[in-house]
Amino acid sequence: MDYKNLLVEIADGIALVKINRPQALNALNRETLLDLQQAMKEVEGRKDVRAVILTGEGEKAFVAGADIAEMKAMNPAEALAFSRLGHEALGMIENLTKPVIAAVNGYALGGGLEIALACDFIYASEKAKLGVPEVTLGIFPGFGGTQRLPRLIGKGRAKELIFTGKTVDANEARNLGIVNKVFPPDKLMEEVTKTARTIAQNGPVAVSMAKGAVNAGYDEGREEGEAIEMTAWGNSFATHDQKEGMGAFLEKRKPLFKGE
Ligand code: DAK
Repeated sequence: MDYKNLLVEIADGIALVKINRPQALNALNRETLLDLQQAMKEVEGRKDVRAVILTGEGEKAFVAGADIAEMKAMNPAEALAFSRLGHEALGMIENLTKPVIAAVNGYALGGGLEIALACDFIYASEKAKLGVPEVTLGIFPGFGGTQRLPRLIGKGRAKELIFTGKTVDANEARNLGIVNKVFPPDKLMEEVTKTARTIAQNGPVAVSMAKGAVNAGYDEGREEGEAIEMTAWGNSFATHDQKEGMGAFLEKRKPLFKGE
């Protein structure tokens, strides 16, 4: 499929989705958010995709935020439509039935950090700078940042970042719990791909069920999460992959998961 502002490559069970507006440090405009929605639909429908990597094209930026040039002239109705578009696109990433890893290769600011937070976890380059500087522009994080960031790192630390608009480097972001791992810039994609491959070798239905259960408990509370975990766990015994995984263990061979 052709995209205006995305590069999508699918190989060996992994979809690499690159935001491709390096001239604007990959800032998110309407077109890019629409592309992202389309890409999430595409990878959702592809049975051969077992993990997704989201990153930014170029040396400098993952995503330097929502597109300030496009936003500046918006009226409230347009801003609301833009907000809806952003929430929908990020919701599709968060709720994709396949895991999505953010490879933060440079600036992840404002909507750029928010999109990374919608991914399942974040690896970053030592060069990355992360933050939510929206208040410096007279707005505040509007693509779920006021919700996802405090859930991830705690209310006080999230408020400090949001209220100051301060940017942190990759190591500080790791210490805060925003980023799982930090790598030299030239090793980032290799390491992210390694992790994506490990995930892609596991039972896809099980990984997907686990993602759903973690998300449900995180967002809706423990009782709801446990109910979803129990139901999904029971249902996993209706899959080929459960029989295959356990059979392969007992037969001392590698499992051949089919994702069904
Ligand atoms: N939007 C549009 N263009 C951007 C951009 C952005 N966010 N960030 C950078 N660019 C463009 C620059 O304008 C410049 O374009 P030209 O002048 O070459 O045409 C080009 O990218 C290169 O940038 P710089 O020349 O500034 O590069 P530097 O290395 O000097 O600086 C920087 C890099 C990342 C420190 C700087 O570019 C910067 O501060 N960028 C803005 C970062 C920022 O404030 N990001 C937060 C944006 S606000 C909403 C929900 C959410 C949001 C909005 C609405 N709704 C609910 C409706 C989210 C808002 C945000 O994300």
